[in-house]
Amino acid sequence: MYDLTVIIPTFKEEANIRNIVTEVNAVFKRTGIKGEILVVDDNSPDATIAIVNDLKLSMPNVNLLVRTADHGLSQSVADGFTHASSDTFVVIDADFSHPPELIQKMYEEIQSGNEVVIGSRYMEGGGIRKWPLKRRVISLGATFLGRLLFPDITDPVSGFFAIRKSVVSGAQLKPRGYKILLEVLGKGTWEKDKEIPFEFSDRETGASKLKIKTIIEYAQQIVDITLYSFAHHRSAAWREWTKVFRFGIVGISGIVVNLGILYFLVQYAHSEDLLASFIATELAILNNFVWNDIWTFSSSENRELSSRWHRLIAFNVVSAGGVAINLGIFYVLTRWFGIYYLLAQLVGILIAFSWNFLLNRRLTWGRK
Ligand SMILES: Nc1nc2c(ncn2[C@@H]2O[C@H](COP(=O)(O)OP(=O)(O)OP(=O)(O)O)[C@@H](O)[C@H]2O)c(=O)[nH]1
Ligand SMILES: [Mg+2]
Repeated sequence: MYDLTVIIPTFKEEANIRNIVTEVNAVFKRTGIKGEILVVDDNSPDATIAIVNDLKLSMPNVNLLVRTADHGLSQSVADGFTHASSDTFVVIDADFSHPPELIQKMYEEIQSGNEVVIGSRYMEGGGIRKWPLKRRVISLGATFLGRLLFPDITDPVSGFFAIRKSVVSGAQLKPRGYKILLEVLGKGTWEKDKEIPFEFSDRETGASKLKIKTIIEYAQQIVDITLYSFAHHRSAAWREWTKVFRFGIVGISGIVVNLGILYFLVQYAHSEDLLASFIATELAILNNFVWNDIWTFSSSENRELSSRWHRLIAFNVVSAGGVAINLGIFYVLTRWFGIYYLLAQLVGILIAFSWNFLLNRRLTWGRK
């Protein structure tokens, strides 16, 4: 009976809750969206619950879920998913960090076929106001880790997002900490996503509650999602691993091409060995490019946006960097640390592989 459920997790929000509910309802009224507001409160000791109960008297689309079994933002949002009475959910903070006007745009993006819509602070047009340096650095670190799993998403830990119910209805979420979106992306079922930029503005008062424990929990969550993806091949994180494996197989084919051509040039064409090595390497890079372009990254959205020549040049530049990294590591490990040369080369290969994959994933075949 509702088109949309706006989930507002709250803990001690007596100063904001009346305004945010009123503003969200104003958005519904202006846009004609038949929306529900679901406040999920962790049994706040202040007046939050009383205020919501008061609002309910004049706003029949407002519902309140008071949780007592445990305490936590992610758990509250997940409970909101199961108690919502529509098939589309928007999650928004109570403290006006997220602009309620964007709810309409998020809803429209869901209507037009996206399963996940994310309000992004880190894409062009987005931003963060009034954050101290320490918090920015920590947030960037968290975002970087999250982007290892979801390289096309600029803000995989945003607290402002919309999803279809189908994304999470079969997912075994293990919500904890603050990063519910990462859990949804990692364990939910979805293919099409969209990000829209917004400017995050911090609450006027109050200090950051970030503790060391939060960082450890976050690292555990990344590991947990990674392990989950190995067992659940429909998850988005598994899609990413598939690319890593394919990239690796292509890389091995490149070694075969490289050695084969080198052998041919030295044995039969009597080339000088350095020149032969250079030609063999370049042809191997070409080989790798073709297979990665038509196989590893066949579903890349960037394919429609950039020409094949652009991708080839980007791939070549990144690969040259990879070769340099490999040589540099080999030199440092053997000459400075006296490490056995085969082991040094193996370390170099692994690091160069990571470099090649991550940069090409982002620059050559990433979303524009
Ligand atoms: N249900 C529930 N809601 C919470 C909990 N912690 C925070 N919230 C709500 O989640 C939203 C975001 O929390 P904030 O405390 O603003 O978190 P933040 O933006 O990272 O930190 P601030 O700098 O304090 O704004 C707000 O609407 C809070 O009321 C919790 O443990 N349970
Ligand atoms: Mg906040």
